[in-house]
Amino acid sequence: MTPAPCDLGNSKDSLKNSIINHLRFTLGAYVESASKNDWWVATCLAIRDRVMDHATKSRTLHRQSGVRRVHYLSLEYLMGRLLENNLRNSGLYESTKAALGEMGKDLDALLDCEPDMGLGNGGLGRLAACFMDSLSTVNLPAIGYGIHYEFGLFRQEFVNGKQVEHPDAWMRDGSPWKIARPSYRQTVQLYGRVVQKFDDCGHPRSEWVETKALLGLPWDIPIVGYDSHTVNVLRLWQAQADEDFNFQVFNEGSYVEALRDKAIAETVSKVLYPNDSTESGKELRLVQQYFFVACSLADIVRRFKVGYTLPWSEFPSKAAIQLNDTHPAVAIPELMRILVDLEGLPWNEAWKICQETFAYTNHTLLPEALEMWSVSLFERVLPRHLQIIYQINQLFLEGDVEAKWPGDSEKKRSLSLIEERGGKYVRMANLSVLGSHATNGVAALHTRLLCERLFADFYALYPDRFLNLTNGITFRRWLDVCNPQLSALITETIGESWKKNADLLRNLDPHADDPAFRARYAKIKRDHKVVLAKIIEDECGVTVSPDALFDVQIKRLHEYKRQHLNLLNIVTLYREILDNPNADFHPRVFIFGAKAAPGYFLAKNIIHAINAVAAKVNNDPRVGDKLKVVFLPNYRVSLAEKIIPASDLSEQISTAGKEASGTGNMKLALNGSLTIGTLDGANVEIEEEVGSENIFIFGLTVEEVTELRAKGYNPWDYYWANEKLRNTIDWISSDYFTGNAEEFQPLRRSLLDHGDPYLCLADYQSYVDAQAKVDATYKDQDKWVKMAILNTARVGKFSSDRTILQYAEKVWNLPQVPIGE
Ligand code: 26Q
Repeated sequence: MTPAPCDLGNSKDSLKNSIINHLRFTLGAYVESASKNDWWVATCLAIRDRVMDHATKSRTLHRQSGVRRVHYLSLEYLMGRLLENNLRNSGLYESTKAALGEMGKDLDALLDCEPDMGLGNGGLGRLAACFMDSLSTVNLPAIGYGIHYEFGLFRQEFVNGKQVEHPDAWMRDGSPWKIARPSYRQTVQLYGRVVQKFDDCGHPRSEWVETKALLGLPWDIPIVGYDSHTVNVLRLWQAQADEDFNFQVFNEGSYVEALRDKAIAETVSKVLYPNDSTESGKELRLVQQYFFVACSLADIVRRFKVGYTLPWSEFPSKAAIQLNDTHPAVAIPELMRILVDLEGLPWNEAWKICQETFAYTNHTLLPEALEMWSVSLFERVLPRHLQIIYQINQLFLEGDVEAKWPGDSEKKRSLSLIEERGGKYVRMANLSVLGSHATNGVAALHTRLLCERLFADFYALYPDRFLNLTNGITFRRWLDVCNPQLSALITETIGESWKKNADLLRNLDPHADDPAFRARYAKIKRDHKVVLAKIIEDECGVTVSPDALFDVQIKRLHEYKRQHLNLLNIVTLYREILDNPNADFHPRVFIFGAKAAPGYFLAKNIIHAINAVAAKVNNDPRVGDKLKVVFLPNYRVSLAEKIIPASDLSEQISTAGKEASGTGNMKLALNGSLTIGTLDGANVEIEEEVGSENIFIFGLTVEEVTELRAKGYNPWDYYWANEKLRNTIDWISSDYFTGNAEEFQPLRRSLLDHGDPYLCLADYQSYVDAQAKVDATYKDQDKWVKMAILNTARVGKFSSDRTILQYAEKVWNLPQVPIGE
């Protein structure tokens, strides 16, 4: 007899039943005495039940129809919280709220129980999360692969204004969203050596022997799209010891010693590296990369083999693999190893399959952030992969490079997969371009610079491989979830189709001239500022007025992002207020959120300097309400969701040519925060969309930066020529702010003695002038609100749905596969 199907309906009563059942039978709790956390878990599980049904259907349909799938390989997924997003995307928010309400529970209070899933550093990890949302929303068959880190990005605290890091145990109590898939466990080899063997036909075959084994256990997290039945999964690998770990020792009775090996194996997925530029040559990082790549490729190959009995040449027609930066680039030699060593394919056939399968996204132009591995380390951990890389390199240099530039050793040096100067290194970026059919930049300017500078020789050789795919963000999380009030106003005004077709936001354009609409838009902004003011009070103990201009810089702390340029302006203003107390200056709150890599000394010095200036300014009675400076600790996705809707001004002030794209710039503009920014990354395209009258652009352009450096940049010239600037720098580096004049010497030295590598002094006056223009504009509230509305209306281009559909069309050649009810 088939059992009666359980009630997975979407009505309030069905949801109520599910939640109660999970409380009682999954959690063993009494409805009367269950904790808030129990209610949160039971609610997640009730939603998960409904989602899983669609996940299974999606998987079955994708398998049966035999369509090509994309496999997104990323070391990072910065997912944030999942419950509210899943509720809003699946249309269950209202009914769940009502169901809980009838049981005396407030859904919005429960949402705060959820720890952030912070498995990423910043932009690149959050982009992966936005892409997963869009892939499900636009019905593309996709799987995200990554690492199941036990500890995500560290929790940040300030002690005496200095950053202190704590582990982020997001998983300590488990997570209701993830499901273990032990039947898809994989085994991975590492270390060992390579021997030449011959097969039955006398053909040489390399064998990788005497290796150490590691197991990978997959955890699946369902990804719910908006108004779509496609539920793709994010599959994260957890490292485990091989089952018969160190059996010998075990048998001799050294039970505890044997368990040490188990602990070592498990360190592989223990913690996310907290750098967003290269951590130089750490073995564990390479092991992490290979571990998750080998598990993922084995999983993809398993699916190819069970699904069909196709020749290997058909592999690319079933599987596209996207490399999120070079971090998973070891997938290229790994697929070669599988095809050549394990499956016995001829080299050239295998290489063609590789190139057709892989595509690579570059996220940086910073030379120090380009991944390189020392050949000796690589050889020890992955000896066979190094041989394969050497062979790829030799065929390439003697083939295509020699054909195009005969006898040109300079070209060979620049294109080689191996850097030979100052020790031998594997260049992962060159490997990625060569082993794939497409390399894309993440904004128009960034792509141009990739072609003209970083990959100029590759571009000359293979111009058709390069393309631009400007980043995007999911408008569901970054408007519908984080700003439901504005989302509702928009829907009331232009209908709700904008949630799937962001270009329709342009229909808001004429409403900028409607005073009634403006008043409602402005009220929503002010209400968010009241909420943020409360958070600032609780977190920083600083009282701020919601009528002040909220000026926001939220992003990783990096010299190239120039939080210290922002600080120079703040200190300049502080002085002006003291010198000229009656000046007509609109009150302003400078709000920062940023984590510094734990080993990045100067970034930490900048955090300390901002906190020290904040402490002085906020407590100076001469300043009063005119100026407040707050650094919110532990910046993360869930905090961004509270800051962004409350922001008036968005700081996007990187040195031109340094920020590949930026995505925070898009989130803030969407929520009606005007940009003050340089012509860098996607700011250029934001200006094109919103119009130059609705953005504050300042500073040197990429071309001017190049010119200035060519003629020789000397920050002292600017220091001596500009008295305000000189006073500002001298004041920061005096004992005024901390009582110790030594404290901010590192910052001062970087700006002056070390040549100001990011040109803060060169852009200082232009920035200060642009800030004065912001102040003047804000005083005309009608004008400001109009500009804000036009930002919301005109940034539809930056929906990640558009980005993902472009990838599907131009890179992956994927069909959209709608899933029925
Ligand atoms: C590499 C090697 C070893 C350890 C860490 C790393 C590492 C980790 C993370 C290197 C880089 C990252 C992250 C980079 C990143 O977030 N880049 C940002 O990507 C965004 C999405 O494309 C862009 O919008 C930003 O401009 C870019 O800075």
